Amino acid sequence: MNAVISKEEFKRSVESKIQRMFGRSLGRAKKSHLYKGIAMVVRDLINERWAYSREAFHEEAHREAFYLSMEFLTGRTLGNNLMNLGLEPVVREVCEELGVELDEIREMEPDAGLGNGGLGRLAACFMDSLTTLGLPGHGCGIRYEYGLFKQKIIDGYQIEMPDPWLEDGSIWEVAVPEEAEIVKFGGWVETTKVGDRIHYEQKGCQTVRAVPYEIPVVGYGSELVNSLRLWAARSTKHLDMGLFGQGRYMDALEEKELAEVISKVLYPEDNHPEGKALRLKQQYFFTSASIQSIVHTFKRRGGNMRDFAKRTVIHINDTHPALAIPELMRILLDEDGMDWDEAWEISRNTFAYTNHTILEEALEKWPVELFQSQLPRLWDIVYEINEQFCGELWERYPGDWDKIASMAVIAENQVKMAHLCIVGSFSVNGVAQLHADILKKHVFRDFHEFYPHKVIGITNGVTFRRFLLKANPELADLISGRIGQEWITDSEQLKGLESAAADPEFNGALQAIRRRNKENLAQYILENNNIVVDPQSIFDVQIKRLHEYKRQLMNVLHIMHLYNELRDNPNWDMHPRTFIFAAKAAPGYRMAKLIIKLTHSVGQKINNDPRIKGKLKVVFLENYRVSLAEKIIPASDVSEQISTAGKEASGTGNMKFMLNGALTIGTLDGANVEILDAVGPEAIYIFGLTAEETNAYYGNGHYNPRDSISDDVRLQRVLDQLVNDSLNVGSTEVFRELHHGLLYAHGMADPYFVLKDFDSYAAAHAQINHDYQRPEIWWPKAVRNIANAGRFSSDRTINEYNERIWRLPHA
Ligand code: 26Q
Repeated sequence: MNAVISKEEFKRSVESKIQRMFGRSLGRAKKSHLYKGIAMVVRDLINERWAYSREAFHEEAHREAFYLSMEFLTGRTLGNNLMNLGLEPVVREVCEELGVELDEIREMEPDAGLGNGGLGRLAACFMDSLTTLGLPGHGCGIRYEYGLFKQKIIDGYQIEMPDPWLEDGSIWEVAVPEEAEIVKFGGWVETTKVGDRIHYEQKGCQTVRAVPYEIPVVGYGSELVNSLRLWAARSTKHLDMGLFGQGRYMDALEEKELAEVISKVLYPEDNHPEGKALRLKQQYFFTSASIQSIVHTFKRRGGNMRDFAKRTVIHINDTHPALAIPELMRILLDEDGMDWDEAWEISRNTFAYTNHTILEEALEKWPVELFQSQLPRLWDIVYEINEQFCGELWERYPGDWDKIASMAVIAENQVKMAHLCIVGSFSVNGVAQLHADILKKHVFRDFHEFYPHKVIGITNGVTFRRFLLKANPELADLISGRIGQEWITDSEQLKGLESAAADPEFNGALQAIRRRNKENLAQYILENNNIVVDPQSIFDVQIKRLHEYKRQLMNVLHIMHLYNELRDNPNWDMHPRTFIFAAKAAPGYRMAKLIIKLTHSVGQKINNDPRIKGKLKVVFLENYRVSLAEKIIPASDVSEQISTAGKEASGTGNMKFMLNGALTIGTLDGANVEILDAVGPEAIYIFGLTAEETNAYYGNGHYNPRDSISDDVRLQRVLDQLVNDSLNVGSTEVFRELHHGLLYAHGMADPYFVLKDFDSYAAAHAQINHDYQRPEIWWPKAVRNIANAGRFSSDRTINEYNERIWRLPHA
């Protein structure tokens, strides 16, 4: 349902809000006051519905889902809430009367950057879809004081700056200190016998207070308001006045700081776990607080713990919240006094786990010593889980020690979190069909044999509200003008656009909208990078985390090759191209940072060379984040989805681009396979090795990258240019490591097949060049992409989770 409020009433509310909160009249309000005033009025409207939703949850005591995730990459909220509540037109007019643009007001809001990339953004899309579909599902995570670092580029190098996104306060959150929970770390377990029961108590531990902050989640046109509950770490002790009185101020502060550091900052590694004690503490901190609060609420509503799994499903977003499993066991055993088998039965029927990665090095493992010392009681429980599981394995595979060791939860002095999740959940899913196949055939092969129906595939999706309706309103209008508005919540309706592919008028309208979006992005590029780009050129875009497997390097090497061609042959009828990149590299990831530097050096060289007559431009937009993606995607012609086949679990950016009518150049990896299936081979540019082929090479060690260049002078030339200072960086050594990694690296050179796939990548690009120059070929393909994007809506994904895993009632 839309909120009904007149322009006059809304304006009056904003005026009085600004007066009461900031002691200012509208005339004296700065833009930031206007943002806050408007956001607060919107929040008040949401709060009314939130109260109703809570009542309903409380009274009906139906089944609910909890989505546990270390990351929620929400981005900005005001614009999204206005759209979902149907308030945008009213507020736009109010802004006009106040002499500002709504867009300027929206830009005042900092992004909530509480995530690294795909996994975190998926959690945010899921919250949107759950609520829009009227399903009772809540998010549980960490209220990081600092989100993902802000990226500055200085002399082509990435510099990380803190992201104090809460500095000016957040309008959307409400602290609920009344519902704080206590989380215990370290110490030891004391067992005492009470009657015929053993009583466990964690002694000598550090206690931390977890304070929840709740953010309302508003769906598109729905009554329901779900909650995102983010936990902040607080000290359980007040300042030690004894120390303070002795003048030892720093010592007095230290205890407090030590507790609060837990929710201080998001770890910036994506797909690369580091075994840091603080990371383990973060994981236990938020999972323990979440499980305790879920149980407490359940009991407060009169629930019997024996019915817990019937009324609760807890979803684990990758292994990061895996400690939720032994934590629930701890509560059932130690606090509710259940016996092991009963507790295990309930626990196993409560949890479901999603795997997001195939990269072997990204599977989380914790050293036994760290686990034991930080989480002594959970260690006991995980140890017992492992004992029982190994017992089951022994019955099934008597004597097969290798198999049992490779499947154990504890082995090689490590706790294997993925194994814990598989054993402790009733459902395990991959995030695209290819990904699920790889899990079943390779990564979790033995588990798939042992639990034949547990591993399933549910393909990711994205919210069409944020990434089309809001990010590209003109295109949304064009679509609605043709097929009506149902597509916004019934994504398969987009199929109705199929006929528009053959309609020159529709094609022309799409082209004109793209053109305006490109002009806007060109303006942004001019303001931020001081580079002039031609909106007539092909905007060819790769925006995502920087990772070797995602192969930004291959893209850059190909650009160097195009540049060589243009210089050799200035009359080549290449359609002008603008290559756009945006990517953050993990701060400690040297190769990734070097690739950012290379992109800049190549850009410097190409953008300033008059000989190529502006036909080629390279732009790196700094500080990639959700709000920047919303600006770039609607202006994109070509979507680069070029990961080494078998490495990208799904990808979700690929879906956002196709939804906006960009054509994909991509490998047969992740969800690209399903995009190909949806649009047909004519409307996508597929190239490169298949996952089976890359796998075979990894297995037999027969790949030699030097073979790939021996008969390819183009590649030889590009590789030479990396180390002969053609890029004018003043040294032949700056990019030596990249060169070495591609050709000579010990272990395996070019492990991501950049050189092997180069030729077919270049051929696919040549085809794009050909097709783009023929609008009657290009734009029908673009329309076909939009028309077939329906299955990549996160609404479809959530419906599938609900049918196959959660089984929640609709509100
Ligand atoms: C773990 C431990 C310690 C530090 C960091 C981490 C960590 C953090 C983030 C490990 C992994 C991640 C993120 C993984 C991720 O984003 N995976 C992506 O998930 C998307 C949604 O399913 C997929 O579309 C992508 O293919 C996948 O790479």
